[in-house]
Amino acid sequence: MAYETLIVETTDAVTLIRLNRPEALNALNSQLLSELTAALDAAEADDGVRCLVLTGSDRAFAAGADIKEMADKTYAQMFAADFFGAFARRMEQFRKPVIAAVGGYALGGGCELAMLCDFIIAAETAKFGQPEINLGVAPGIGGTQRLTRFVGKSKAMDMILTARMMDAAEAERSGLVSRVVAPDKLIEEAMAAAAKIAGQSPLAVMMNKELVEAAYETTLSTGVALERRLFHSLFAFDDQKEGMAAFVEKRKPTFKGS
Ligand code: CO8
Repeated sequence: MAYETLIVETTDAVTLIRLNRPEALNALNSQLLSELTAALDAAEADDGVRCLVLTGSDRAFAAGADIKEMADKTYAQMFAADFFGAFARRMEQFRKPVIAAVGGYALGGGCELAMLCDFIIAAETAKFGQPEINLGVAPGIGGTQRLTRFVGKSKAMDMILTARMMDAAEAERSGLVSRVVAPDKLIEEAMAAAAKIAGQSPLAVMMNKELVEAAYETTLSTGVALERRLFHSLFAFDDQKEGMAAFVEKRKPTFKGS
């Protein structure tokens, strides 16, 4: 499919999606979000795709929701359209792993989009923020909830109420990002992580992803019980037999996703 606001390439089971609205620092407008939803649908349906990397440009991952598109909307329009609701749910329900590779600005909806991914690798140039308060609004794609879970109440309040940005070093220190790399190594590092994931059993990858997500949604005892059940269920797959046989035979496993 041809996209106007994205560049999408698949290489060796990894789909790289690059947000591509340079004139607006990749601000998330309706067209971009519907194209991103279509790209996610296509990647989910393609058995050849095992992992995704979502990135922007050197200057901006995404500078937020498109303020120019939103400025004149009424409450009735926002409510009736469930503005951004469908997209947020699509990301939340996506079953394959998505790595955010963030360079430059990840602000407002851009920071929220990065947090909707499974983990974030940041370039040293990355800047994260939820500056919606400057516009007289609030984060609307999960920022108040997810940022607080990532960095804790004090830093989340500080960022959301003062609109200050967090640089990459602080974001790593605070647990918002998993690693920080040189800007010219960002895509290489994210693609290498994605390739590593793509080489694992896709069934085990999906279950591991579901389990980590469950840690946010459930109590510890419910999460641990779910983990034990899913751990047991992994023994129903050929990939478990292959993974353990390969270890015993001192060779590399070949996972088939069965
Ligand atoms: N929306 C639309 N256009 C934008 C946006 C944006 N979020 N950000 C930047 N642009 C445009 C600018 O208007 C400018 O366009 P033009 O050249 O036509 O004037 C171009 O991108 C370049 O931007 P700047 O000239 O401003 O570049 P600077 O380097 O001077 O500044 C900044 C970069 C600091 C990133 C600055 O552009 C900025 O502050 N941008 C806005 C950041 C922001 O406030 N983001 C939050 C938006 S609101 C939001 O995300 C809410 C999400 C929840 C919605 C959910 C609904 C349920």
